[in-house]
Amino acid sequence: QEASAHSSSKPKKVMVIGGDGYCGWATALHLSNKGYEVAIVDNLVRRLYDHQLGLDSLTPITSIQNRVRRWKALTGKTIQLYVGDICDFEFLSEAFKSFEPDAAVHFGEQRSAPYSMIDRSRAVYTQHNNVIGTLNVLFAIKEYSEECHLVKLGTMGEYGTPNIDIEEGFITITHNGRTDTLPYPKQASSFYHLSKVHDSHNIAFTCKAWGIRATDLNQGVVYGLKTDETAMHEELSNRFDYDAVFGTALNRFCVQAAVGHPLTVYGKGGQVCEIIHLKFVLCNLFIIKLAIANPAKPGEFRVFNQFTEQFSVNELAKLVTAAGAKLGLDVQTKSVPNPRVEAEEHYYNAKHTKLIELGLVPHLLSGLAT
Ligand code: NAD
Ligand code: USQ
Repeated sequence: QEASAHSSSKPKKVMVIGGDGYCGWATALHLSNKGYEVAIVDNLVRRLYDHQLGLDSLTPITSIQNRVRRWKALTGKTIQLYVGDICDFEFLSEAFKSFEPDAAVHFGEQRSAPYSMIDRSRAVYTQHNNVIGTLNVLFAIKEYSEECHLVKLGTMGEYGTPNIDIEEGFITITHNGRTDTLPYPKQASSFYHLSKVHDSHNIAFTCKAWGIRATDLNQGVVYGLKTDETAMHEELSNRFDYDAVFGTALNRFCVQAAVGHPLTVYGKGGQVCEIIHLKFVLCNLFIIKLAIANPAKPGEFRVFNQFTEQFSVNELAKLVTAAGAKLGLDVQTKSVPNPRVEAEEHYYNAKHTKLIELGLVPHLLSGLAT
């Protein structure tokens, strides 16, 4: 069952940082629909990357102002809007002081691994934007909203591909006869993924040093488009990226299948992705709701691995081929030289039991495709 948005007399206030993006927009609407008071903080830079690189969302998206107006017209619910850069501490401070969030869900980062690897300036931008932005959020919580629970989007890619099972955030190790539970080793494979590692360290440190309450959601690759709320009107439509920089594997494969382009499996295709549907990102807001209604203790740093299934890239291509056949499409797959430096065949077994313990019962892609 979901925790209530109204566990005390007034609705809980949730700041959705990065609320104009793919996960953030769907999340902001879902929380608003469930009775939370929502504010979006976003500098709209994701739209700028598209202009700079000549890319676009497959689905047309209207301005954030129109999106929020349409939501109000349809539901009567207000989503507050703070347009600005979280790397600008003055702006962020004003947003925190004026909205006074009970929880901040932080999606507001440059999230593409390929983008972060284009050149020096994009690598520096990505790490500056992500690390300083998150540091500012931590300082804003410390200065203005000490009780505010931080729910931070991390990534499964922080762990890399070790030849042992991946635990949820921590691993118990016995070394020279002594035992301790320590942060799980991180071996990220892009400047983007590394920025998330740096974020996790800063968050863990501030939990210890200042008593911040935080939950790090190490999320797998997200797929899908519609949610109950974004489907309500074309002006609420979410973005859908299918290009080589921002398009994620399964979303890309679906578009390639639909237009008759061969599925672009990079290299041997044995690389494993953990995936999760956009709806379950929201469903996992039920974790966020628990986190809001029942926040971590001061100083607690919780880590969840947030995904529902894991497949190799080859297996994903097979699933899309089978689903395409059902629609009468003859889907071809092509192995293209891998533009990334990554293991193309490796052991992979990542735990994600904390989600299941919290009651998540996902609809599985494997089930849908059969
Ligand atoms: P997105 O790029 O669609 O959205 C990110 C939003 O953050 C954009 O609207 C952007 O304008 C905003 N933003 C970026 N820097 C900002 C700044 N300095 N100040 C204010 N706003 C800023 O990304 P997404 O796919 O929605 O991903 C959201 C989060 O979830 C990211 O942190 C990402 O790392 C994580 N995540 C995404 C996926 C996925 O497959 N999409 C998977 C795992 C984790
Ligand atoms: N891949 C292909 N063909 C393609 C595109 C990708 O084979 O056309 C392969 C890549 O080589 C990679 C895998 O698919 O091995 C996943 O790539 P991706 O682009 O779908 O996902 P990734 O770069 O890992 O990044 C995405 C999001 C990022 C998030 C991450 C979660 O962009 O924000 O952090 O998924 S995770 O993968 O768990 O780290």
